[in-house]
Amino acid sequence: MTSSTESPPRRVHSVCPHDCPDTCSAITEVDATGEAVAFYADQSHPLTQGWLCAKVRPYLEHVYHPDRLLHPLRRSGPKGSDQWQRIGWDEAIGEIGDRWRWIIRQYGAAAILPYSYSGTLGLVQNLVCQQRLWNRMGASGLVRSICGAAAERAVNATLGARWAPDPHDILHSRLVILWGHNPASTSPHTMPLLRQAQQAGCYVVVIDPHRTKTARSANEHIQPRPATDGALALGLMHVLLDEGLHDEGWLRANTVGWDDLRARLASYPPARVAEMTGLSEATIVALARRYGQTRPALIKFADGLQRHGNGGQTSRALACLPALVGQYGVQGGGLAYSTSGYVAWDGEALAHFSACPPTPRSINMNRLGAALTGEVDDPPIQGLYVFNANPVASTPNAGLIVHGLQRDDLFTVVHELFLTDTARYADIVLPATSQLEHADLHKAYGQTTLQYNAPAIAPRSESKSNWDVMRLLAAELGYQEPWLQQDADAVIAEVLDATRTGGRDQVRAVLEGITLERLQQAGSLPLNLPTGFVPFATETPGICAFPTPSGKLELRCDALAAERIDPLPAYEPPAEFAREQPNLNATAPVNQGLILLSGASHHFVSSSFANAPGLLAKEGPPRVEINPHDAAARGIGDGTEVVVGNARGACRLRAVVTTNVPPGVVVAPKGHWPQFAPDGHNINWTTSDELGDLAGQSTFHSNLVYIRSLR
Ligand SMILES: Nc1nc2c(c(=O)[nH]1)N[C@H]1C(S)=C(S)[C@@H](COP(=O)(O)OP(=O)(O)OC[C@H]3O[C@@H](n4cnc5c(=O)[nH]c(N)nc54)[C@H](O)[C@@H]3O)O[C@H]1N2
Ligand SMILES: Nc1nc2c(c(=O)[nH]1)N[C@H]1C(S)=C(S)[C@@H](COP(=O)(O)OP(=O)(O)OC[C@H]3O[C@@H](n4cnc5c(=O)[nH]c(N)nc54)[C@H](O)[C@@H]3O)O[C@H]1N2
Ligand code: SF4
Ligand SMILES: [Mo]
Repeated sequence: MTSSTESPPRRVHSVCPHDCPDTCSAITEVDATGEAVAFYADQSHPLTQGWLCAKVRPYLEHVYHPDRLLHPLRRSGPKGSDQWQRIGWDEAIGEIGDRWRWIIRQYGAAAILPYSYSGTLGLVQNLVCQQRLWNRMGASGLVRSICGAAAERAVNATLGARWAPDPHDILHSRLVILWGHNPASTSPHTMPLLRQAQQAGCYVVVIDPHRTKTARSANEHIQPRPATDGALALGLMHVLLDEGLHDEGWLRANTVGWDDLRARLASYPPARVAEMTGLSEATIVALARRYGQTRPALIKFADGLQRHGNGGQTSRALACLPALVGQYGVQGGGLAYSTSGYVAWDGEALAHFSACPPTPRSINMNRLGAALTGEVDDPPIQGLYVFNANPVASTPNAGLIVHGLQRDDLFTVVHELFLTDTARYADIVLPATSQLEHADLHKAYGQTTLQYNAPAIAPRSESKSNWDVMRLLAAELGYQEPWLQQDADAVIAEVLDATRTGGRDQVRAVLEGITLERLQQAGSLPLNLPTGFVPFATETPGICAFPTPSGKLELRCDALAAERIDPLPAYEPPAEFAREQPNLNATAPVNQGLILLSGASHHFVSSSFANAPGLLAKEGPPRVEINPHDAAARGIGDGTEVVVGNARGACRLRAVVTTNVPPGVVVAPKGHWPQFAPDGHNINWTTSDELGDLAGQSTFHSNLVYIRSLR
């Protein structure tokens, strides 16, 4: 018999919880002392394909990072001064309860705002924790529209559901258009499939003003001016119609509003679209012909493209485009945006709305700074509870957020793994568990498996999961409901069972036979989609079924019209670019604003991992990429320290002079921690908190900046 210390490590199924469409499947090995000793990809998962990305491969360094928060802390100096006193959990929960009871008495529960987003995407530690406690309390709601709200709404309005082909369907595509999407960084498991398709003759086009890693590997890279993609899509439709490359029969059979859209297309001839987008007429016509003549053709986009003032209408145009050529219902064709609609969790089981008071009001998360500094009153926000989020690093107009967080009358609690820039402004900091320390269930937004994450190790020191803290807070506030006290597995079983037995036929079918017990056993289970399943296809060739109000694809969407939104896809420049002309070409004056795009950095997920020494070293110092022409005009050389700013704020970055960005456009990836920068700022000191044209969308990329050399 071997002694316990020599026994082989225990293997536990883990799931990558981070905001990434791939939702990788992993194995954690735990030794006899209870320490995680290895973390690697699950070989059996169809999309993970036996490898994890550069960010998550060193996950154990994240879990055992020396800076992990291990005890509750109370502020002992002025806000933001980084002076703390260690306290116990009882004291922390008691103090939060006392302060909240006082706020509720004085102002009502609406004065308390939970703020959270995507630190983890789990059902329990994210979705349920966004809802139950706060609904019971009657706290303010949060409009969670920082990421892809406009595209989600646009795709739902057009197609009726966020259904997308399985990533492996790319192997059937003859043409793939990656539109404002950078999977080499943001959905890495797409890349081997794309390579394989390319080797079999598939032609890959990337449409992105920035020459990204993904663009460099494409067959063709098209660089429109930022935020003109809606015009480009309508221009492509114009050419398809003009040259008879559209599928009139399919449009008549499967859509509403074709006559209206056709009339609109008259305003988007290639000559005009060329002027709007900065592309040549020949490029536009050639792309339209290629799209009209190649089957199957897939358009794939994610959320980066729509973080503009006009992102909603851009997404509408993209969702309509495959209809022009009858590409929905075709394997390897159509639109790949998100698979998240295959499972729509039972709302009542998730949130227990019916047992709760109505939500008194909802505050848009992109306006956090404004909301804390006067935009929201009656009652003003007096209590802020942040979890799964780092708004000072990741939310627009961050300077204003810091201003708000410094209010003496604001009581801020931050539940975190690390002392982030946001946590630094807290009154109470609570230590959170990592994914290896708690249970959760994960559906993906870029593939079609459901996965159980088993707790692999005990919570480190005194850290607690989001849900466990909510249970303590509920008990402190005297809420007796059993749905505020179940453990995580019971929550999963409740929501899963309610979703499988209730809801729409489609959802019932995809979850048939999938129970918590089976998930715990298997780790990962595919949704029950029939072999060869293609979204929206029916038994009859050329006929698709869309779960919209009309049952058809809605080129004209009357539900949008009812909200006074243009029911047809349209192009308008974002407000920021309409107020002030961007610096669009090489001869524009230097004081005219450059358009700053701040998409994903390769080695972080938003600001997560941007405190990992290894990843930070690979990513390099915070940078801004600038075209040689714009750099020369400003006396900026490669490596020059520069200030990037506008009326909202500024930050210091290092210039990288490169033709990867066209004149007039600069790129500074998101995610760096302000506290590591010499000026204590990051790029979100410059980004706009103005809302986009649909669903309260963030508009990070509709951002005009000046750039000055610091030397
Ligand atoms: N490595 C890494 N992976 C991530 C993340 C990360 O931070 N790092 N973040 C995760 C999250 S939260 C999300 S939402 C997804 C986002 O996934 P993606 O949408 O793929 O990523 P982004 O970098 O935000 O945006 C994609 C591209 O849009 C381009 N773009 C910006 N404006 C325009 C425009 O007007 N027109 C066109 N055609 N292109 C434009 C940018 O140059 C950028 O290259 O990625 C997820 N995965
Ligand atoms: N400039 C610019 N900014 C952007 C974007 C952009 O394109 N440009 N993109 C935006 C997008 S798409 C998104 S989705 C947002 C993301 O914004 P956020 O959701 O704020 O994401 P992060 O900045 O990664 O912060 C997540 C935090 O959650 C913590 N965390 C992780 N797991 C847990 C847990 O189990 N419990 C608790 N309590 N905390 C946990 C992590 O330590 C981390 O600090 O960023 C946005 N910011
Ligand atoms: S971040 Fe994405 S690619 Fe990396 S391990 Fe997680 S799910 Fe996989
Ligand atoms: Mo996101």
